[in-house]
Amino acid sequence: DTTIEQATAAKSGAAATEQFRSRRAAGAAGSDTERVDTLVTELLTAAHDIVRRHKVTYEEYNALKAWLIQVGEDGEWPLFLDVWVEHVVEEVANESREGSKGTIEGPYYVPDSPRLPAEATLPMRENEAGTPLLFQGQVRSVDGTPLPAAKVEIWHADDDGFYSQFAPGLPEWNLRGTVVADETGRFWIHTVQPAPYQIPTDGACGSLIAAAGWHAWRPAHLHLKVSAPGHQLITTQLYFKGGTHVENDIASAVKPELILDPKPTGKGDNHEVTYDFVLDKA
Ligand code: MBD
Ligand code: FE
Repeated sequence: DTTIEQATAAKSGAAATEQFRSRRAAGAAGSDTERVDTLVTELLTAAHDIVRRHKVTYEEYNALKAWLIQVGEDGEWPLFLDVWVEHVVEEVANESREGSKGTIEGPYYVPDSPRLPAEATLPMRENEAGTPLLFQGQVRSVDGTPLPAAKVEIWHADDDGFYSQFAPGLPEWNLRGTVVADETGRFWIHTVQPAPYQIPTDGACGSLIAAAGWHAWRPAHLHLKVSAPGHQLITTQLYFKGGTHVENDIASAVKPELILDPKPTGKGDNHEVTYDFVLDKA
């Protein structure tokens, strides 16, 4: 007698909200009155302009109010913001980087994943579904120097599009790890290719997507945080050439430099791909 717990928007939302709260350094922003005044006034002015330009009705205003309340109840503020706003914050934050491209972090990062050696298999279930993938590469500085013992944190969805710790029934660290590169900055990560990710359709973000006639999909992706002493950490994602929704990511987080093209190794269904990371100096 087995009860399979279903993934729901409210459960993954609650987990993402809790993860965000537990990691956020309190009071970092919000103490500069002038800055808050400028930003919030401009945001409200933009909203007022939209109301006037489109003659927004009370019915629409109340639908917005109800929806905003629901986003909070579903714990979907991290999801909403990371899908529709974070890409511009990332663009601004990293505009002067010379090394590898970054992109958004999204709502499903968990720090302190299991530490693994330079060649490692990510924690996964026996017979984890999906095309086996060897993801290998080297971490270097912008001047070309290899970065020994660089840290490659990786996390990604499984072959059903689910993230451990945000969907029920998965081992705690499934498809998450912190790989420590060798003395030449090289790493070899054995994993499986993730599936495209569908934003939960049963929560507030799902209702917005349905109401606006959008699709709910992100292309399959690997999430990474790569770091080394004396260098800036990069948060990025890598996608798969020709994959569904690479051209129309709901989160607008795909960049041409971030697309992998894994090749068959000739051994069964195994694929492999090489991607090097270049870190800016701190
Ligand atoms: C994801 O997996 C993700 O990476 C982002 C940015 C938003 C929602 C789900
Ligand atoms: Fe993701």
